[in-house]
Amino acid sequence: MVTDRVVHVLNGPNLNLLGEREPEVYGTTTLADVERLCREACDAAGVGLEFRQTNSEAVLIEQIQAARASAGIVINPAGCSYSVPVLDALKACTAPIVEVHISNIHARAEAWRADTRTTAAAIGVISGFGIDGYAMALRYLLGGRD
Ligand code: CA2
Repeated sequence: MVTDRVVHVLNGPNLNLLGEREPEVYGTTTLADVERLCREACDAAGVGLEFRQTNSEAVLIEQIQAARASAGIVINPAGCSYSVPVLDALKACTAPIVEVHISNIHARAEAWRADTRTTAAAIGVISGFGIDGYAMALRYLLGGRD
């Protein structure tokens, strides 16, 4: 597909383990399933997709910088949700940002999970809808909302 519009879907630390542990919290689908649903949404909209996962905060910051002027960023920062450098990288973006969490971070036993720093750079946050949250975020970004 030849397109000048590209959306970046970025996934932070440990999300490569999706489907392998804690299925009661994160479900049984894998990150490959997430990529498939994102690709379907982007293909249908005629928009390119860069889908990434990293276990490194530094690499996540580089991926955010590479995406900064793109058509949109969907990010599940995972454990980097509490990182000032990741927040600063997101604030330097002109691309619209939607943050996604698979679990409902406001209903988790660990209250600190709701205290995400990165959400301050996002238009909005989708939390608790499992991997459907990624499709919801892309629907917003691809939907020609203006
Ligand atoms: O609910 C989410 O998507 C989270 O961003 C997931 C993060 C957690 O630190 C956030 O508070 C909420 C953890 C990602 C770890 O991913 C795993 C996936 C499967 C099994 C174990 C870890």
